[in-house]
Amino acid sequence: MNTAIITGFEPFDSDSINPSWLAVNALPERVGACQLTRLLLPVSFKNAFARLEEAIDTCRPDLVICTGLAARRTSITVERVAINIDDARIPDNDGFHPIERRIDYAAPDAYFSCLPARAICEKISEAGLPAAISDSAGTYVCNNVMFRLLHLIANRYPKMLGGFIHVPAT
Ligand code: PCA
Repeated sequence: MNTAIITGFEPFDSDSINPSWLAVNALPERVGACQLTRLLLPVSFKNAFARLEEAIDTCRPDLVICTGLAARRTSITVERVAINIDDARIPDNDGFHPIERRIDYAAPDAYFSCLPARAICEKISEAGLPAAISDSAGTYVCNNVMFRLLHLIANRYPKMLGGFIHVPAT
């Protein structure tokens, strides 16, 4: 049996819902031979990845897929790269507002996703939904979580697969 953690985010900005969590929360506990753990993350530079790392250390999953809202996009976008920078347009839900801050001085400038982005897009398109590869996960909390996830995989869990998918507004 494979195990996966799939995450969505709480609402942020002036929204009262976040479709990433609505989608993740609607998933069953098992998909084929894969046992899913669904996890809600806070829109917090300080706490979102900490929450995810705790769950990874407990569950030791084979796969981690994080999802978040990209309200201005019209497709489901599979992120190909995460960059080592926090540069927030608006404060996070803790009121923290980093401007051009490196996430981790000891880490590389960027990481490529270890998910097969093109194959995932093809499957989503086959299911009749618009999908595309994205080459920017932004510079807000989603990019931060993706970057730190990929850094964790590179350093501590080399066999684990992980990446990020943005969903459009409902
Ligand atoms: N989207 C934001 C953070 C939480 C979310 O759902 C982002 O794209 O960074």
